[in-house]
Amino acid sequence: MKNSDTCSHVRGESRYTDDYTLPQDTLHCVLLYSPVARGKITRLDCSEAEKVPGVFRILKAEDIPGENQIGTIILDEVLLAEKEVHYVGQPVAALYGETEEAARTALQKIDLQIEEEEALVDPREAFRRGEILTPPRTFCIGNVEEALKSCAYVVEGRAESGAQEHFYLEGQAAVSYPIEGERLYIRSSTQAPTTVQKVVARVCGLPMQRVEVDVRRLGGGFGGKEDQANAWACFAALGSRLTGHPCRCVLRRNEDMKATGKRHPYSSDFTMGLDTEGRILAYKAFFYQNSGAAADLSTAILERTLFHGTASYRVPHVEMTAVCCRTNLAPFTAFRGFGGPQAMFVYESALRSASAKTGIPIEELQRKNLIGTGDIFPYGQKAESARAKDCWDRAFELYGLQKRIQSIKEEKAGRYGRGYALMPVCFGISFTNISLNQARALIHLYQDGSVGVSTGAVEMGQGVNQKIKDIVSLSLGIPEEKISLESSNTTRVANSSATAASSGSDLNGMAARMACRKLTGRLQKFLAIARNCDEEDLEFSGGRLLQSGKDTGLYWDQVILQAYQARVHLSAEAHYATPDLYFDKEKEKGRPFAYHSYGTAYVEATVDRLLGTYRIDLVQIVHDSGRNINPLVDLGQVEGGLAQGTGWMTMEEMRYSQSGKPLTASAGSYKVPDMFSAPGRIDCEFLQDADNPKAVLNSKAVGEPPFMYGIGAWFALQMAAGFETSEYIAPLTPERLFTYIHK
Ligand code: MTE
Ligand code: LUZ
Ligand code: MOS
Repeated sequence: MKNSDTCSHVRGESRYTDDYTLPQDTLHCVLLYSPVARGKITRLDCSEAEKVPGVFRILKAEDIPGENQIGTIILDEVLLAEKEVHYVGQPVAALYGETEEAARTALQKIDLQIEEEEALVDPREAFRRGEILTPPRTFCIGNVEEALKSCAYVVEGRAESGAQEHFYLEGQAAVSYPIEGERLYIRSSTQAPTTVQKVVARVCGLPMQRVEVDVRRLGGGFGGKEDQANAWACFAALGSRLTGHPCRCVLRRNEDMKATGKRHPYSSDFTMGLDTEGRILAYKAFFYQNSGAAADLSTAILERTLFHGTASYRVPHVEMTAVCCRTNLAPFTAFRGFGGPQAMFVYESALRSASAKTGIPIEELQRKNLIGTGDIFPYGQKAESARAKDCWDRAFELYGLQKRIQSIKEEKAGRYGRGYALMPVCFGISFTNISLNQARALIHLYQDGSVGVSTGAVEMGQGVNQKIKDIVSLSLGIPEEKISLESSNTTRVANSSATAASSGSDLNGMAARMACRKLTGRLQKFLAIARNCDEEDLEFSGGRLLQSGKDTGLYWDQVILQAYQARVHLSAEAHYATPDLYFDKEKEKGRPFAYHSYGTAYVEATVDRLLGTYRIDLVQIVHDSGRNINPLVDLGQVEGGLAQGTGWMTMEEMRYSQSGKPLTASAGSYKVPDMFSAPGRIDCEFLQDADNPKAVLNSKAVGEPPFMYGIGAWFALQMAAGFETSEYIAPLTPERLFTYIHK
């Protein structure tokens, strides 16, 4: 039940990428980053730097043996700048030193001159100038213009949400070792070992089979290492490839915050139309995504913004357009929710404007319009066993919300005001890029009965290894002590998808279960012959063999040894691909998700109406995680997601200057949630009797959905502060709240 990783974390025994003793001849890589957001390189002179003792090699774009290209969806991102720079923090040269100190000393001696040009930081301005990555996409259902004409109420407004730093505790890191036969072994802090393998192979000019990537665990990824671990692994790999030495590339916190992408800022316009009873008839939105200087995962993220444009609600007439706008900021990237949270914030904002205009209490408006089974999402998928209302109603009943809401409404605000918000979540599970919805597992039963499990899943604190261990333990009928999860390694499990889209345990867990079935099938067959009985009568439970439900006195270990001696095949590999997914990009319709995860959070807050400071007092959640594989792990995901989402909405503010300089790229200037800002109390119940036949052991993915509960914090604070607006700007920092109050 307990996450076994937790024990090794607490004892300080967990090892991360940079925690291994390095060979003496290891080189240390540091990068020269562009200090300006946009310009032409007029001079890059390394002659003085090369003279620094201990500097081994300095790498420029033209020295790259393969392609100078690290783009994944769109090939638009160079590893090292060639003639131009496009954002502050863009790598311009890589320095390899015998010590990190030597390399850093040399860094100061490089003569880099850039003719600075005007930088773009605002996505709307970028759009006006035609700086877009791909043509805008539009999701449509019904006829929005016609419907708006017939609406009793129409509200319009704007919503903006900011960048968010991942703040994984372990920064970006990679270590590369040259091995015999022009091969590389790379330890990388990546969510996507195969992507690192592919991109390293491309820049090194090697076939993928010569690049082995190994990942034991990450100290957090949160999407920040889905595509953005690639560059640092490339720098380490290139060092090894060109010098024959092991090579380490590990970013400092301030470098990491400056040079790596964050959650995409969005600026959006909305129009919502309702009838006299508060039924939402029409919704129109335009999303300007600030994509940064290169595509990275932006187009996929934009797609998920459209998929979640109507949040947890039913709307018959919809027209939503979204566009990726190219600016001169570090390429923005995946972050828990992947464009979904940005869209949901816009929709919830529109609902607040609608409540103010119609006078219908917000929670009535929300409840009335929640999506139900049989309703159609704007992308054509039908909601099957929708549990939005189940979670909502259960939360009201369980936590006595009607009463709490009533008492807050009756309170008279003095200096302190109180407010509440309900935040329903409906999140589609599956990679929207359908080909990524596949996974493999490789299981070995060793002669002593111990079990080694390899999958493509990457452990990043979310407990996927524990969940897979739980699945294997249940499937083989043996105690979990016998099972160990191996590192994620491209030579054992190839072509893995990133551990992302909350589907790590869905996909890899299912593959592991299928591999277990193969193994138990072979054992049953072997034992049935030996014991002269039916295969179906035999099963393992608690590590003992049962026949027709009765203990045979035989232990798993004994059986495995006998099976080995009888030459039974004790290794199994299995492949799982999520069935029934399709999407037509011409029509923008299909069935992109295997299912949806649901939930409702109730958030209460207190605001000091003089100072603008505040507290989140209470959060009460009912969350649908299907039949939990591991309730403790899932609870950790709900609490962690909530905290991270609340941080995004309230205190984490990434600022940039007009010329594109990040102003808060340090732990001292960027505020992340801590124990003191955490809600005074968090309750969470998992929805009962909520089996999900679409995922392994009737579970549901839980990694990202709870992040969006944090959106409730914005609106609880709005109510507590007592202001109305048609411009919803996040994060709602105390400073911003102060200006809203005293406007
Ligand atoms: N939880 C922890 N502790 N650390 C993380 O890096 N990443 C989140 C979520 N929960 C993350 C986390 C994100 S963005 C995703 S997509 C999922 O975990 C990925 O893991 P899963 O697919 O196994 O749920
Ligand atoms: N990554 C991805 C994701 O490549 N595709 C997705 O649909 C997705 N969704 C959520 C998080 N990461
Ligand atoms: Mo999560 S944003 O899918 O890594």
